[in-house]
Amino acid sequence: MVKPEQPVIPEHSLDRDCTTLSRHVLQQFAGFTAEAQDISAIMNRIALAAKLISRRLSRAGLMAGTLGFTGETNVQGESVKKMDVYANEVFISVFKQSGLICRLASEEMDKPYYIPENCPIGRYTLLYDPIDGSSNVDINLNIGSIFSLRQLEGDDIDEEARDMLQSGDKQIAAGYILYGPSTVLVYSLGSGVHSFILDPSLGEFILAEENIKIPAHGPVYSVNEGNYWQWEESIREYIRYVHRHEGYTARYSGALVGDFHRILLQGGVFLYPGTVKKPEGKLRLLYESAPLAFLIEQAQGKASTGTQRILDIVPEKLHARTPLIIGSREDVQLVESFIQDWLRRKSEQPVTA
Ligand code: AHM
Ligand code: MG
Repeated sequence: MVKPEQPVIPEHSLDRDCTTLSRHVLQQFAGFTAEAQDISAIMNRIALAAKLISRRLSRAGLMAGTLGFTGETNVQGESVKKMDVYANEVFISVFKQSGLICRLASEEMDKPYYIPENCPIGRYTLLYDPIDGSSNVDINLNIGSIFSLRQLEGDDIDEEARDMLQSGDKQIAAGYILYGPSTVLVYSLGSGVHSFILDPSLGEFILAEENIKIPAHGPVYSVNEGNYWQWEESIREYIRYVHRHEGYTARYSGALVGDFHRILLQGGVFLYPGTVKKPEGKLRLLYESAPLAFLIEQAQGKASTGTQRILDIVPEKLHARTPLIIGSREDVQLVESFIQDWLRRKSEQPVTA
């Protein structure tokens, strides 16, 4: 049989392959199962939230009621910004009528938000930090949103949210959105880490890099050195080590998502250790540390408190905090070795009466 003549497709008609986020999510499932459809729809809603937040941020300095504080204090004891409130509500509104989620828990809310009974209720829980790096909002620097998806366990919704207090290994998806010069979405469903860039003219997140792998070692150490005298001696010893050795450079933006993104792509280590007064540090396990730990392990990196794998921690409360050391495997291990060495020396010291 003579084949019909094929139309000539000009080369380079597209800048790139143009894999959209929704196509990419579906490609990760074996078939068009109910789970594949749910997760794809959830990722589409997260992308919608990201576009709404990104659009507002791009005009924030021009719109009334966008920058600055609300005057309220959140459950973390931190002053709330208007963008925190807006972004928190965006996530709720994109999921409220979706039938995909049963509840949302956020850094900004004292208790989880349960989808009302008159709305369709799904079988997943979304945990999120709506605006990470809030101190950067008013000065037009990079900020982010972080999300983590878990499956509801059991039939009943536990009002105390005890069933959410499980280890990070229970996450079925995690990711973040970085609002920088472009808006970037990075996610994992447990099979690799993938990044997408928002093309504002299309309104679509387009695949930028698939199966990102973090270098085993990198030059960057990212930490707020203003806390130097608040830390335990082990962290001070590590910092003195990098000061004395060639090949290290410091980078710290005040927004975890941005600092993490640099390290994911170029290698290095981000640290937010505990202090003598606050040994649990600042960052929240469920909304910040666990989702990023899920991503870094998928990228062959490491995330630790210094003595424990982040994804093994079972929190005692929703807003639990944890020290975070995250990044390239060798760099995280180096920090851990300083902590473990110091703990050993401390345990060997004679107890004084
Ligand atoms: P936030 O989510 O309330 O903005 O707090 C988390 C942020 C991180 O993005 C960042 O790494 C850290 O807090 C900065 O804290 P500090 O100003 O103490 O260095
Ligand atoms: Mg945060």
